[in-house]
Amino acid sequence: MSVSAMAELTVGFVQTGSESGWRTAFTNATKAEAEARGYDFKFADAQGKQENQIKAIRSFIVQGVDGIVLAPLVTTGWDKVLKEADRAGIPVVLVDRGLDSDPSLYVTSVGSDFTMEGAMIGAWMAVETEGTCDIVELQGAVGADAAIKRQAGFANVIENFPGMQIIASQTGSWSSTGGKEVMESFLKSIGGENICAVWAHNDNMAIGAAQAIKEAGLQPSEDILIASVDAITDIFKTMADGETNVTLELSPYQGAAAFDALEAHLAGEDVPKRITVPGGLFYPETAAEEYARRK
Ligand code: GYE
Repeated sequence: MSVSAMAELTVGFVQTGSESGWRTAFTNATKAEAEARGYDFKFADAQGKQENQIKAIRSFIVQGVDGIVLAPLVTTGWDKVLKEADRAGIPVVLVDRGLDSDPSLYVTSVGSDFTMEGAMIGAWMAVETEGTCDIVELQGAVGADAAIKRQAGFANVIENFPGMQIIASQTGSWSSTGGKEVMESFLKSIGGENICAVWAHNDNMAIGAAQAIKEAGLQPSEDILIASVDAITDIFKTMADGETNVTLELSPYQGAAAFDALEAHLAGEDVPKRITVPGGLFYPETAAEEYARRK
């Protein structure tokens, strides 16, 4: 079916909330993509609560939308409402994060390879520290696909280096405030001199950790290395200021792939169950240029 024939498509987008800089960029890019396609686009901000996402899905079912795009906050608790959408004949496309339901209940899962993201940061850290580093980890939200898989990917790599271990790990709930508070507690309980590096599951928590390290009288990125994922605009300023070491890009432009999959499904075409979006590692050397380009 051509895109022009899709102009009358009514699509419901169930977003997690606005917990991070990346989330805001992803929301804005997805809304722009829907507008460019002429969709009747309905947006639901779940404000970080799964029950709000489930309510939004049920509301879109009642409204009889042509398709639902869902960024699931957590991986569990979806079977019942996905079966309701299935019975109503309304296709669901997962974007950004995945979930643990029967794949027959959704068209496809669009997103980055979170396990590889964790592994890439682990590899960077192993090279940077020559395989010897006591690491503290700032996890994303508990139960989130991205946090589960980034943690696993990172652990899979560093377990190959006897001199590398995670000495503390706690969720900072994706936010700068959360990252700062958890880092402050690590600095207090472990001592900054005993921490080699921070592995933050996203840039917002990395920025918070850098602030905590500075307030403790230490130089972030030098006394304590900091690595994270997302490549949000603000992390490039922090890197250019010499306060974090690397970030891994997570594309916010996943809406187009999700909408393409929905349109293909509605046109009766086969859609793969998994559509992976790429990412890349950024270093301080290009941070000022990247910041100027994005701000
Ligand atoms: O890294 C974080 C957001 O689901 C991969 O969610 C996404 C993560 C992203 O809150 O900033």
